[in-house]
Amino acid sequence: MIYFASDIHLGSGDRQTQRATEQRFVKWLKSIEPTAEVLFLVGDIFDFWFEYNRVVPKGFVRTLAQLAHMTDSGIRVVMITGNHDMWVGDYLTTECGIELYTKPQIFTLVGKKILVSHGDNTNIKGQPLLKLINAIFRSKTLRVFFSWIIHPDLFLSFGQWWSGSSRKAHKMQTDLRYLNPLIEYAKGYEDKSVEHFIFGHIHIPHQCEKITFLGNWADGCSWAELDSNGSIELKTT
Ligand SMILES: [Mn+2]
Repeated sequence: MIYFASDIHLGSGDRQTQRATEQRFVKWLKSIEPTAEVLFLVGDIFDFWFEYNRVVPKGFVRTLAQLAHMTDSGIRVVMITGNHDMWVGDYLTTECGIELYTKPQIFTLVGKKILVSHGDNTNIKGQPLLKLINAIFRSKTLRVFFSWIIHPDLFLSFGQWWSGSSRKAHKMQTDLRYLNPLIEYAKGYEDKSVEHFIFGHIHIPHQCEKITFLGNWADGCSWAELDSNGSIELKTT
């Protein structure tokens, strides 16, 4: 079985909420372990992640240990970064064995061509300002530059504050109209051989025709399963 989950936002909320979310996520990871061949983490797994050359954010040890345990036992874990955790370095790969991508990727899974993308940053064509901001945010050079001049505690407190306010601005969307830009993006996608699209980002679990939106982990669990027949099922608890 191939599993997909996104938008866990580990580290968001007060300490109690943070711990409860992580417990729920790790419990789920353990529950899929016996059947998982591949696990896709489709972005915003961490509410804020900024990695220095030799320093990573505190916390998340249960999650990281469980993911390392899974890759050690031969499960392929793939992470596509989201808008909250795009500043990853090599730590998750070297320490936890995670295969990391910072851009949407097309995978052929059980003979099916599937585009997996967090879902941010898809409609920037013809929007120079957004394109520029995006380039700055995703620049590896700038990340390394900032990591040399800004103390980790300062950067992390700023980042956690920024993540909190950005998430609040987008929180608790239930209106399905928020899905439309990504539905349009999928419809207009140039490579017509793509058979299915999997997105996170919108925080609304939903499935329509060729698209699966993974939802979020604010209260319960939300994920998708791709079985050996190529059918994709969305599950929430
Ligand atoms: Mn998110």
